[in-house]
Amino acid sequence: MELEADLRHALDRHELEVHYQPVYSIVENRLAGFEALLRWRHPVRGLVQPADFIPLAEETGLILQFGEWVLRQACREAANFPQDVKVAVNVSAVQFASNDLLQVIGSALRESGLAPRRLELEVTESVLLQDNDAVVAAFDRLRALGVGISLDDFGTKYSSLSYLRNFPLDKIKIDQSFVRDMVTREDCRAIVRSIARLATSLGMVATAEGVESAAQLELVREAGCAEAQGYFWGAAAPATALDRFFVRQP
Ligand code: G
Ligand code: G
Ligand code: MN
Ligand code: NA
Repeated sequence: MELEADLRHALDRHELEVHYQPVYSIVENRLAGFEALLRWRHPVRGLVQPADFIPLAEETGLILQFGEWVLRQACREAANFPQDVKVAVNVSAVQFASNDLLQVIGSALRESGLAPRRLELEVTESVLLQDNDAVVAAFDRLRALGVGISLDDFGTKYSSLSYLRNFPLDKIKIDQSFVRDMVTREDCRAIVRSIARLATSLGMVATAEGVESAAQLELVREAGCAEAQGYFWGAAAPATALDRFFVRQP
């Protein structure tokens, strides 16, 4: 397939980019960090979104090289952010299943000089569906370094509560599909409130995704989310275009 052939050359042709979406503490009203989101600048197709190439990268195994590159790039760029600003990197199940993820993270941190407590990893439940003991051991070692672990897209798919019992997690990210309809639907408000309360009682942070309006911000704050991200503050942008987030308060 043509797309696959192109994807194989994306790294050596320097077509991959990391964009950063701001994440705010809505308790302290300040920038908390950025989520690193991979983009593919295809010479003909233009900027390709992750939904259109990450699945293919996972099937072909290319995600191992891409994921390593994203980790190194995000740590390197985040080392230039202000000291209290974190970076969250999405890590796929394929990467967790590989043997050298911990070494890759260790060397990305060392090379960049980024403090481990400024790095967070976002995992989806597909990571948690793998060999339990190995994943718990990897999470434990990462958390011992100070690296945070977030559970992404919570509330979609199976979202078993046993994940919250069995895995050491720092943060739950509430899927944007719930946040989107909070203004009009009491059931979505109740779901977000319940997930936020659950997270908080387990000592985890609840982050609301997809906040686009002041009304939604007010509702996720009322619901008990400590952090939020979304177009209300901004879409993901290259590291060179983030200055406005460092000076402006929400
Ligand atoms: O930026 P966008 O909202 O289109 O990203 C969609 C999804 O793609 C993210 O929520 C995330 O799950 C996935 N994604 C983005 N960047 C990366 C990456 O570097 N690695 C992995 N594994 N997934 C990513
Ligand atoms: O899979 P993950 O949740 O990490 O990626 C988030 C996706 O949602 C990205 O593709 C990003 O571009 C998109 N996104 C981020 N903020 C908003 C928002 O406020 N509204 C909508 N509709 N999409 C958003
Ligand atoms: Mn994510
Ligand atoms: Na998500």
